Amino acid sequence: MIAAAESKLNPENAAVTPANSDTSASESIERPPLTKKALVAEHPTWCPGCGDFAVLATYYKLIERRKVWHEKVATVAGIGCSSRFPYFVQAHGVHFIHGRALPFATGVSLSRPDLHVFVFGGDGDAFSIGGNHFTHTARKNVKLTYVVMDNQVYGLTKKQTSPTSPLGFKSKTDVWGAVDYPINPMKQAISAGATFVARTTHTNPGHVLEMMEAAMDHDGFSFIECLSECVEFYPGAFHDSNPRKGGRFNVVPAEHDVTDELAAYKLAGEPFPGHFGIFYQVKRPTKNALEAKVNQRLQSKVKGLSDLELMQQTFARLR
Ligand SMILES: Cc1ncc(C[n+]2csc(CCOP(=O)(O)OP(=O)(O)O)c2C)c(N)n1
Ligand code: SF4
Ligand SMILES: [Mg+2]
Repeated sequence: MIAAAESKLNPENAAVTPANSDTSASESIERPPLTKKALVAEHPTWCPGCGDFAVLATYYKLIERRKVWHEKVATVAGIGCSSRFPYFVQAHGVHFIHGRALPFATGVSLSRPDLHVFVFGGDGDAFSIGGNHFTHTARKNVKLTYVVMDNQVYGLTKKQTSPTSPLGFKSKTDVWGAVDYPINPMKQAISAGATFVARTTHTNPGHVLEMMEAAMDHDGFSFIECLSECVEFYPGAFHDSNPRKGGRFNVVPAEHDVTDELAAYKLAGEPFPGHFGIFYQVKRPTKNALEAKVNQRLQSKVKGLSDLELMQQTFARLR
């Protein structure tokens, strides 16, 4: 999974300027641009036809297109079918604890500002066990991109009701049909304080790429809800949003003001299939920038001390 070594030097290729060429000396060395072949790790173990394939293919395309080096991207996930994502990407990646992908990714983002941090996962991972972390990562405006592959069911554990399953959904945990009102991920993201909130669907990979590019360029917590069909345990869930299945794919109206929170909330409240695109985007200082300032201030007071010495001093004061 961790394969910086894969990006071997090839003298036949012309030098390219990496998208994030800000740190190590190795980056001044000529390197070939990444290809999809270099990014593919294990063959995905998903069921044939699973919506998650389209999201993965789009991610390869994004990294290739933006010329991000293997070692400059971190792919983090929790647990679930969708969360197997990092295994399939030849770059730094972590398959972490169920629901805890965001706290882990927060640490990566804060300590390594030179990395592009992406988190992938499912609706259960994001909104059940990880619900609390979702709220807090959003409000803290941590610089990372979170793509929730929402299939409205627990896929990995073979069909339990998820927080986004619709009322009446029959599953192993609701054999007579779900009675609990589902959460609305878009409303939740907006109200929690996310500064970039977008919606897309696996049936339109071009649109997924557009949303991922915009999210990657956003300086802050960018959240994308990507409908991703579980063909095994909830087939046909999103047909109404797929023109190839007689549904409608409507993009966010051009006149929509993405900085208008109320307008975004109204879009989020539309009945399915609703609209697709960026619902909300505003600028707010990131936790990364605010913490960096605090650190700089402290460092200027203790010139000459290493990070370790500084930490030891701080702990000594707490005794
Ligand atoms: C602490 C803990 N609780 C429960 C589980 C079992 N479990 C694994 S994945 C999962 C839900 C997966 O659903 P989702 O996040 O929607 O991902 P999907 O498989 O649908 O992509 C559950 C409950 C676990 N692995 N760890
Ligand atoms: S069980 Fe569903 S979510 Fe999991 S790989 Fe199969 S189709 Fe995809
Ligand atoms: Mg799911």
